[in-house]
Amino acid sequence: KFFILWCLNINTRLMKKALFLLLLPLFFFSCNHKADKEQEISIIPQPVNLKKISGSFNTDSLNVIFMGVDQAALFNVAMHCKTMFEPVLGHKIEIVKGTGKSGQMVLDIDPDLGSEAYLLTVNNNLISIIGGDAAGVFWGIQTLKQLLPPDFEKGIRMDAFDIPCIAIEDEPRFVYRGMHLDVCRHFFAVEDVKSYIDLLVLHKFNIFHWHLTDDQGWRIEIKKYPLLTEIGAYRDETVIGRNSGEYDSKPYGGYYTQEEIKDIVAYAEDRFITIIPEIEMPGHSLAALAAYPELGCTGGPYSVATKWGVFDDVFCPGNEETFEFLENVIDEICLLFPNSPYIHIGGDESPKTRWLQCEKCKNRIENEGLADTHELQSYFIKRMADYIKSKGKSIIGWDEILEGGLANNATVMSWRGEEGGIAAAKMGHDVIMCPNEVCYFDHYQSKDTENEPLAFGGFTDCEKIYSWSPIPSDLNENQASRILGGQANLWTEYILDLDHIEYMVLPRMAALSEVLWSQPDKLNYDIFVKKLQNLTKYYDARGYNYAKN
Ligand code: TNX
Repeated sequence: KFFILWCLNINTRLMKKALFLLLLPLFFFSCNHKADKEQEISIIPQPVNLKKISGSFNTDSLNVIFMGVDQAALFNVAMHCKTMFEPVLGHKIEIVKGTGKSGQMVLDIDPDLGSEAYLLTVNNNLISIIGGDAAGVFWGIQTLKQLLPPDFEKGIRMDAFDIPCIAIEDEPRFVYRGMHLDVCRHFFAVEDVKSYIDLLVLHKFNIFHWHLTDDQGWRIEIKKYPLLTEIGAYRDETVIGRNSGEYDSKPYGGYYTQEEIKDIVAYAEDRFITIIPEIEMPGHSLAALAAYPELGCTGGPYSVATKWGVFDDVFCPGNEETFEFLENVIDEICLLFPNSPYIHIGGDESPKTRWLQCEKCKNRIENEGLADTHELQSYFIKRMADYIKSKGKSIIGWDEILEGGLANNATVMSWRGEEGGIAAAKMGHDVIMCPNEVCYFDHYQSKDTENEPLAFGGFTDCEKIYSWSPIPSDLNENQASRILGGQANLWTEYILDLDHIEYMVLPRMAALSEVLWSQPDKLNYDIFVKKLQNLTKYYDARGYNYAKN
């Protein structure tokens, strides 16, 4: 105080200047210190409420995880926790029933919190995670991981460390937070798919949309139709680049056996991620037609596509056998994905060229009293939707399923912009938003495309994703409630391996995770970018190949 008064009494300009220079570093020191403190807690996606408390919890004493309730799903989560801590702390951790004890960790469930919600509290002597359900506890653990040193991610022995005391209340904004992966244009091994699922976990996505069939390959074993994989899973060669006209002369293919599918489904389920399988119809079906040519309008012969695009040969809806085939396929799919409430049946980019020429299709149009081939498309989708409904599930389709009238319980995935989604929501249908401008992660993320790996085109960077709102402004509250959430799609025409997958989705999925999980009033791009500096340390520790631009 005296010092300041003395300063104020100094008259000469020189003295004032000298004093200013003297005090400047002090000022900066205090600002930086404050910034450091704010940055200390960096969590993506941003929680609903986060309160830093003084002090820390030391992991030295952590050797028991208490479970507040005896529940198989919670035990699962406790096991995840045990297996993540044990190798790093270098001692055994027991899982026991109980409400917690000093120096330990407790996991519990309080259904009043709601699905996927959690409270995470770290104080000097206890880590507590209470979830609305086991999924909530699991997401709480993902948050906890971001409070641990990044090296923890390496899963190797570390000295005991401090976890900052904190109180977090959190729940997702949207129930549907999806990531899609096309395994048809290029095939990814079981371990790669599991690694992709790990990326979803880290960013609190809960849906994996698995695009399993397309023109360039049928990738799932169907016992009743072995040719689907014997023939349909392989192509003779692949076009180079963007349909350059030149081919690589290398046979390419692969598929997942039903055992492998079950293994991946269990892996995802264990991590509270639902897999929605996509079986494309009526278009993008050349691989299936190559195996069973009688299901196409011309009868073939067909071959598995070797280039990208949209093909005229699609399933023939004039032929009863087509529906018998697809229903049998769906029967096996339902058994393989028992927990998915949805089957995605594609519906996109299905040219009407063959149908217009096909006698059987013309008969179908006449006998069913349909106006044209657009209504024939809708007949196709509605018939499959009814069948899938009889199996206790409902369909999702790309926004083309609006064509000629929407099936009763269809959920629309809006990809050609937001218009399809807006129309569907106004008609009272559920909607998942993935407009290609924002949600197509096969697009470039830098304008310097020369120095980027070949991509589909476009330009979608984190900032664009971050400023996107999944709820279009022209929907009223009731219509807006139909938007279940959003999804990023990863089409793999130009993506050949896991390394490249990581590059295309990281860190864009971090930006999308905040859009889908966090409350809109908590979104701040500048803060997000700062937090990203921290998250990339975790990416580094896991050895991820992420985009640095
Ligand atoms: C459109 S999105 C497609 C895919 C392509 C993708 C390339 C959609 C329903 N169909 O078949 O791979 O564009 O970005």
